[in-house]
Amino acid sequence: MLINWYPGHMAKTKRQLQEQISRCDLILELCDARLPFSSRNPDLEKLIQGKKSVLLLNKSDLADADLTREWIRSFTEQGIRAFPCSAQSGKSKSILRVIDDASREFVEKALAKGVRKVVRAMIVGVPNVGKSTLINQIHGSSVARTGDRPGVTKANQWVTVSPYLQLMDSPGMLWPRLDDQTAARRLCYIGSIKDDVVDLPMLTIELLQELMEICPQAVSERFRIRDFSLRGESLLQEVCKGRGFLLKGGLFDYDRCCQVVLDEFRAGRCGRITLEKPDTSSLKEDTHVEKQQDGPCS
Ligand SMILES: Nc1nc2c(ncn2[C@@H]2O[C@H](COP(=O)(O)OP(=O)(O)O)[C@@H](O)[C@H]2O)c(=O)[nH]1
Ligand SMILES: [Mg+2]
Repeated sequence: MLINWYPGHMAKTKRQLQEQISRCDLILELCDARLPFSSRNPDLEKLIQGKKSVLLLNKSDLADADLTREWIRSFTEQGIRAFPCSAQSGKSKSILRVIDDASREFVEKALAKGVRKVVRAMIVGVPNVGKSTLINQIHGSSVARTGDRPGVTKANQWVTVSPYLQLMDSPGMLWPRLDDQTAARRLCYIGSIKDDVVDLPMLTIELLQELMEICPQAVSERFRIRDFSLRGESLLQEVCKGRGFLLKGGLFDYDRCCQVVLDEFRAGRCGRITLEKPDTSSLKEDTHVEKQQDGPCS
């Protein structure tokens, strides 16, 4: 399966991002804590040109906590200010503290000149990573539209959080990790690339295969897979049989099967799973899974 995930407007996208960045004091980069490598913009460091930035590993409630700590350590070692974040958790105070810390230097510089500076922070990240949710969390009400699919935010929007803090919500951009089909596939798993540009049965098979290597127990319980050696289409058929996704005449209901597998993975129903490790950016063996309290099956 080849995913044509980057539409080819690379120069335009970069230019727009650069323009927006130039109007901001601070960049809040959001990546998905389950994919801290594939969901980051490889060009951002160059584009922000020395501007203050903070990396937030969002949806950390869905990621393995030990691996999130490893990622934070690894980013910190590279000189990147990185913090775990769960935009849905209601802990906006800690995020505001991170913003305050990151902007202190230039706020104090301006203050020394008698100016009380308004901090303008831009939230950057791939679609569906939680940018609008984070803004709502910090603002304390639903000022930005959110939704569990890419493309909900249509245009840039400035949100005034306080007289001295403004945040910019943006539609989110996919980054050109050219030829990186693994990254593309993983961005599909987490819903950053629209489902309708991919072959869903193929994507679901790939996800199930990846999960069966990472956390066979949790995944087989969740999707009622009795034979751990199954791969390819047989895996899909096993899930259809186990979960009762059957049509009249005993035909397999692949549409429903794919939607349920993807939805449940995205909602963390198979447990807290991180797909990438700091050094290798790929997790095949020696992986970590934390089950959610409500158990793997419903
Ligand atoms: N579990 C979990 N879900 C989140 C978190 N942040 C956002 N979401 C959900 O992810 C989906 C996409 O969020 P949204 O803010 O619209 O993403 P955006 O496209 O980056 O603006 C929504 O369904 C949110 O409720 C988080 O920290 N944890
Ligand atoms: Mg949005």
